[in-house]
Amino acid sequence: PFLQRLITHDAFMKGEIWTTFIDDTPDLFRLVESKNRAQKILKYLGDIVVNGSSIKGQIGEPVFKGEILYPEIRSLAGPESVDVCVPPEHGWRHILVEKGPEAFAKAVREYNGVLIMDTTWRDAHQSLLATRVRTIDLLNIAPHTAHALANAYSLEMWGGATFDVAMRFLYEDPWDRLSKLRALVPNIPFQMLLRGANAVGYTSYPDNVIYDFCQKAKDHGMDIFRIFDSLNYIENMKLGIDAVKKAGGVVEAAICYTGDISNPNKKKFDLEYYLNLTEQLVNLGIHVLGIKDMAGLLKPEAAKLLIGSIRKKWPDLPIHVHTHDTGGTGVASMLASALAGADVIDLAIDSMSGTTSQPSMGAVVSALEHTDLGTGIRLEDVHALNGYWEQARKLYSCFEAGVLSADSSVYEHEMPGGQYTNLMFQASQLGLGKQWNEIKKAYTEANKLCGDIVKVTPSSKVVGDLAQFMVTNKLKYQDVISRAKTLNFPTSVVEFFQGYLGQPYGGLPEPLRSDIIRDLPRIDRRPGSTMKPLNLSELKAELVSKYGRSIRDVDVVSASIYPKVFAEYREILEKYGDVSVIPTRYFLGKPEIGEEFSIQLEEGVTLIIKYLAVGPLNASTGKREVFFELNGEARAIAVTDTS
Ligand code: 3PY
Ligand code: ZN
Repeated sequence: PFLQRLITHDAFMKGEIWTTFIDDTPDLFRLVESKNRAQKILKYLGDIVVNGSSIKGQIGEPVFKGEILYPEIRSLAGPESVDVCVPPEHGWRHILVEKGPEAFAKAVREYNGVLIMDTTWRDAHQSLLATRVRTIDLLNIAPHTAHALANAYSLEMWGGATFDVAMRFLYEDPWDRLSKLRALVPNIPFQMLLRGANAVGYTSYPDNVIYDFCQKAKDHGMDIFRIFDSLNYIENMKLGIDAVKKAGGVVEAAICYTGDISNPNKKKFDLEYYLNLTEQLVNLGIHVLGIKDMAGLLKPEAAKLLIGSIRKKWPDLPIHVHTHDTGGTGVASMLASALAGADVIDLAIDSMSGTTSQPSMGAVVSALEHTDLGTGIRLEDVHALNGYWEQARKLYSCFEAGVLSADSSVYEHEMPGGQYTNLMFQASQLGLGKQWNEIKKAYTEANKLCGDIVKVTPSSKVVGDLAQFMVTNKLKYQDVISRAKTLNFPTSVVEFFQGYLGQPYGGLPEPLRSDIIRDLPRIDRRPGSTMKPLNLSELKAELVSKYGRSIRDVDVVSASIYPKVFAEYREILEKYGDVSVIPTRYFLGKPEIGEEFSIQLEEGVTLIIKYLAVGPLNASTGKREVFFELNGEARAIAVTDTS
């Protein structure tokens, strides 16, 4: 019937050219387009049925196969539920949008209680589930979150690894995630993590790429940028700070916390070091100071000392504290930070909290309820969201790294939360599972070899790569020193010693540096300062000629930061279309025979799909037929069996 409608259509009969035809008959064009999209999605589902999921790092299928139940959020005024489809009127973003970053920062500082940032949409799943939470599962809970967390300082939802993983492993567009969530949550500021001169990547980029990235992020709905450098190298941070300022975002410059200022035996990174860094950042005109404790090393006593000292010296400076709960002191440290004068603390919804993630929101909200430091968040609302995340986490059970408990050895090895889960998972994949303790020990030694550095992406990768290299090659600390001239070190390690990440505090250790880099160039300044600007219009023209006119400016940004990942993502898009609309249960695992489910392509366009059967292997083609029913019509998809 569709073809019949097409060929009998006026425009078609008149033989008008196809482009005018599309413009003049949008309904018909949409129909063609959704047919195409449906066909591609069936291809994806067929592949899953025959060959299983191709998502890297996935073990098994989701254990949760039921229907997700959504929470009801009670109105602030009375016992009835709110209509979550209508976004709430109140929220901190209104102050930001109406009055700008300075006034926003001032209001945050003047707020009587302590505010929270919810990390569930970024760091929590980066630290627990290999960053695999998909846009659809965030969109599904976004309207409820807008109401439940209306008094939050921010929702962290982008940056760190989410940008890369979205394209590389989830086959979805990070910019779509940002703008779709923005539309559903107009009232709470969105926050992202910006790796200074490394943006959302692992290496230094030309300055113009950083400026362009920040501007586009702001334009698409990002509000607060937590800017850090993986070595606390101020020269790298200056660039990010300037780029965010020019874009009109809130500049939250973060110092990365390492060592232990409450331990007199850990001398390198002492209180003076952090106060000195703070002073340099304050002099750059930042809006908010971030304290980024990426490994969870900031014990309560250290938090009291550090935040108390900064608060005393800079009474007007808003302070935002981030931690991980790896060792188990997270809740205590966040309470100590609040008491010492922090304005904002980072927490994750209970079922996405603890261990390598952030401390539990419910625990902290409850502990501060009825005190002068209330969060303005109702415990019942945290519980409502938690009900959703308990189910959602089970959808992603196939990405759990198996971190079952706290591990206070983190105070020795100092691995960041996300890396801890990642290395633990990798260790078991490489058959090094039994040697996990060895990896942790080697990590401690590798850090010393690097000169005892701040460890966070990408510097943490250097230490992790060196540690794995040491375990695989059975090298001890002394072996690395004595054999450095001849060992074939991982590239990340060589580049770090060349100075490609920037200059670590205290310098690069000699003679190890010279032994490792031999006659390779030494970079003793900000790495980006010598890089040629990337010609973005040339890049755009290249992308348009390759992929057509659908290329947007944000695609140019993605390609400028991740050229290879972007190209691979476009290939997948070509093959399967936009798979971000497939519910996670069917994106990661095959349906039961006879199971019916729906996929909403867009507002008002829904596919009802039933999986019927899979046919035998055709020995001559190597294919199997997979049978579906699509909106009541039978469809067969031929899939090459790769097993
Ligand atoms: C990242 O850069 O990905 C981090 O989360 C650092 O903590
Ligand atoms: Zn973190």
